[in-house]
This record gives sequence, structure tokens and C-alpha cells, in this order.
Amino acid sequence: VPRKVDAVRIIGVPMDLGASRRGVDMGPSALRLAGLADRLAQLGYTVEDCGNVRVPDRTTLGPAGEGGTGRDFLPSIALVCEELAALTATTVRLGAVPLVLGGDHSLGAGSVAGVATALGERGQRLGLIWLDAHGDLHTPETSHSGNVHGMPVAHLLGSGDPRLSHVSSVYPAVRAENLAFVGLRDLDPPEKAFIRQAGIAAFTMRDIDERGLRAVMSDAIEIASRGTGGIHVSCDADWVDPAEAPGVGTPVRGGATMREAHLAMEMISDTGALVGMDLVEINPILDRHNHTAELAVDLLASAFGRGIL
Ligand code: 4U7
Ligand code: MN
Ligand code: MN
Ligand code: MN
Repeated sequence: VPRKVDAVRIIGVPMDLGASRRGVDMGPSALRLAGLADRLAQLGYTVEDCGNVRVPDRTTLGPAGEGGTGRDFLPSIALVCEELAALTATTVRLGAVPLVLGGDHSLGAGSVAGVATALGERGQRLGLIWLDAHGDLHTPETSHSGNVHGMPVAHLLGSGDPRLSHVSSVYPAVRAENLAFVGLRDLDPPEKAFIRQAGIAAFTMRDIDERGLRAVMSDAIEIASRGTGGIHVSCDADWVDPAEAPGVGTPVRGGATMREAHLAMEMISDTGALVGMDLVEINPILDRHNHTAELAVDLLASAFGRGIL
């Protein structure tokens, strides 16, 4: 399949406002130090690293800072998401793929919305594949942790706080029928209810165990492709098993193997339909010698068509 796009723009989002545990704000550095830009350039892409979006450090947010809980950061996160959405939209309009480095997964409410806006201007909808141990389907009302990194998908589908669901001009950014989850193994009861009510395609680790990664991923790709102008892949590093990817903010045992993760990325590359990508939730403080970031860079190389032969 010929590539639609041969330019990649790297956008760092050093944000940890959406998570309880600090440290994922260092993810963009870890991924850059693992050689991301060179790897993509070796694959023949024109790579432009746009640097980082400005994100307030939580210690500068006053009483809502160190002492605050997740929900207190929603307004700041929404502002970051607006700026990020403007950047990913511009990137797609210019004919490049935005590769967004997190940072916590709350940034997905911005990165995906921007790509959806650029496609919307061409009269196209966006398909979304969410690779994650978690559903990220909370609203501020249903979340028990209050952490906004557990909420981006609900907001992309139009639920929750309008400040986070209206960061860009397309509302909702994504339709439930064009969304597929892969790798799920830790859902809270309100998230399960959301999946049932909205009829979302949710492939759990059990599905991968029973059917194999290839069958599951081809269903996910079919769902994200049907009637859409391209696919955004939002990859939470915690979808991979913590034995292989220990440097993540919210590890859950029983995840995808390294080989399953590579196959998923290779299948995404084969579609030729990748229009945007996030790689989020790498926590260098919890990592061993940057191995998780190095694995993530390998996976990104697969997603961007490394192949072997
Ligand atoms: B991530 C959680 F309760 N559901 O809401 C929550 F289990 O972006 C976890 O997928 C959220 O890493 C994980 O706090 C968010 C929890
Ligand atoms: Mn997760
Ligand atoms: Mn929970
Ligand atoms: Mn996530």
C-alpha cells in the first residue's frame, strides 16, 4: 500500500496534570533521547520536530497545584488541548502526520480533535483506534479518581465537560461507530456502561487471547476505516504488558506482548490510512534505563512502515 503521507511532525506535550502519579511529563524527552526522529528519517520520512507545547507545571498552579486533585486541573488541561488541537489540525492541513508525544493521555482530547477538524474540512470523518489497558471513558461526574487522563475518549465522543469536548470545531470529534478499543483489561463500572450504551467496539485482552491479535486488529481497522477519511491511533504505552513496558504511569498486568504490539503497528502501517498518532503515558521515573521509551520508538518505527525486508 502506498503511503498517503511522507512527512511527520513531532509534537511534544510534557503534561502530567491528568494523572495522580507525576513523571509522565518527561515522556517526550525520553522518546526523543531514544532516537525517534532519526528512526523515522531512516524510513524515508521528512521529519520536523516542532518542540513542545507549553504546559503549566502543576506546582505553579497555586493551591490547585500540589494539593489539588485530578478534576482541579481540567481547565488547564483544556487550554493545552485547544493549543494542541490547533497544531495537529494545521499539521494535517499541511499534508503531514502529527506524532504527538505525551505526557498523560488527557492530551488525546486535543490531538484527536484537531485531526478530526482537518478531516472535517474535507468533508471526511475520522476513525480512531485506542490502544490501552483502560477505556478512558469517564466524565468528571463518573470518575472516582478525578484524573483527566481517564476521560479523553468520553469527551471525544461528546460527553462530559464542554471545555474538554469542544476544544476544536468538530463536535463530537469522533462517532462511536468509528471507534475501536484494543487491549482493554481495567474498566470501571461506569465505563462498561458507556461501552454498552454507545455500542462501542471494545476488544479486551481476552479477545486477543481467544482470537489472536491479527483477527482482533483487523476488526478494529475495519471499524475505524469504514466511511472515514483516515485513522488516528492513540497508543497508551500501558496497553503493552508491564513486564516489557515497566515505565508507564498506570501499569496493569496481563497486557499485549512486544510481538503482538509490533504486529498491531505493522497492520496499521499496511492500511496506508494513518493520519495521526499519539504515544503517551511513558513515565521515565518508573522505567529501567529508558527501555520503555526505546520499545515505544521501535513500535513507532513499525507503525510508520519499518517492515523488515
Ligand atoms: B490512562 C482509572 F480508576 N480508570 O479513571 C481512572 F482505574 O490514560 C485509570 O489509560 C485511568 O492511563 C487510566 O483513574 C488512564 C482508574
Ligand atoms: Mn491506560
Ligand atoms: Mn479505578
Ligand atoms: Mn489511556
